[in-house]
Amino acid sequence: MASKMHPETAVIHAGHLQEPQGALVSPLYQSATFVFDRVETGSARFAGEQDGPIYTRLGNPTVAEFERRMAELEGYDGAVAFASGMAAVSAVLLGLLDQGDHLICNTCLYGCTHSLVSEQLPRFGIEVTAVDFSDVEAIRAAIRPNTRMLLLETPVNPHLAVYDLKTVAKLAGAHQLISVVDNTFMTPLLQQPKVQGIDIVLHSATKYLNGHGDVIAGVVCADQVHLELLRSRSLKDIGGVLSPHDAWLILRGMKTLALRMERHSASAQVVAEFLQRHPAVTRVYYPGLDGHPGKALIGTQMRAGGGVLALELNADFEQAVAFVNRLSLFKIAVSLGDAESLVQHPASMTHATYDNDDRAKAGIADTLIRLSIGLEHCDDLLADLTQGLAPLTASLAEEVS
Ligand code: 4LM
Repeated sequence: MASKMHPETAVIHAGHLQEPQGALVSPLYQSATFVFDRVETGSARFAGEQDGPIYTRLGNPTVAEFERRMAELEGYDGAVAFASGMAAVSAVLLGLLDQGDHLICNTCLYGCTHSLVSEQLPRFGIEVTAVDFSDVEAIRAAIRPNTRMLLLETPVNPHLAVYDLKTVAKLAGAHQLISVVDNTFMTPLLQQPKVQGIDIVLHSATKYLNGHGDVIAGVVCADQVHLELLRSRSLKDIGGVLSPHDAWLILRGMKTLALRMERHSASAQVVAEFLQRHPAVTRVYYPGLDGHPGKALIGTQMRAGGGVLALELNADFEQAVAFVNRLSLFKIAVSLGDAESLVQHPASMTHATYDNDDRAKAGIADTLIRLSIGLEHCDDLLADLTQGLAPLTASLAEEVS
């Protein structure tokens, strides 16, 4: 195709190569290894003198189609798929940082990314400073001669803070730092950090990219120089490779990504506005709401607010737990980006890896509840939330009278 495809088209066609039988859908290359016609062919492939598959940990045609699709969507030279989102995060950190290097990350990150940077990286002699990325001067002040990388999510898991990527990219550029954005909550349909100047984008493909709650996967999109290091150090030698079957499922799921992101975002906006008006709710965290600092970036950095929101209730901890237990359409489960709406308690689940001090610094309230808005009819979601909140509404009304 001569001209660049729109993202809605690229999620279906980008990276597709027509196979000789004429199958519309790419076949699944469910094979661990690939046969060489002669020794010289195998040797040439190992030496990088001839293209072609060798062994699935080093590359697989089905996985490669997913990688090409992601590279085109995010606008980078290429992509490398991994067995999970955490494998993608650790691939970037362990593959590109050396002993003695210094990483600056946001105070709030997905719980396991937080434990990776705060507990695992120091074991390998990598220093880490966590700062609030809404304060550019704080990031600048944390830069040392050995600082190599800036790492953030935007919007942040679980409280949806949003950061200005252009500012982060500019700071990184001025100090020769590698800027890395976890784009899981947005997907390239809603946000392309490369456009803002970010060096590397990664995803938990478990979430919206696959979208059907049946795969664990990750992917890193980058330019050539970083890709080569990620392939040789993180994929070949550490080995957290994506299964071809899972790549095939993600390719299938991605065909509806544009439609799904539109619906997730539209419904989340309606749910957020409903909760904001509700007397039993004290605070709603959603970038699409007036008054959220991230709202100003919708239309420039982000196309919409996405499908995740968080809330706090006018209630004590036990009442908040009882509210979650009363929901029926919202399933109590971690993860996000599925067709099913999900609800979870970050302080005891996704962000239980934080100690109390770090969780307070990260701005994660103990009573925070996170919702992942699925693809159900919005009225059914509002009805479920209404019945879940009803006892709280009633007791608040009693207190007033
Ligand atoms: C969750 N999240 O929040 P794998 N980056 C971000 C994430 O939200 C996650 C990962 C990476 C949740 C999982 C239980 C922003 C995960 C890690 O789970 O390794 O694919 O992704 O509910």
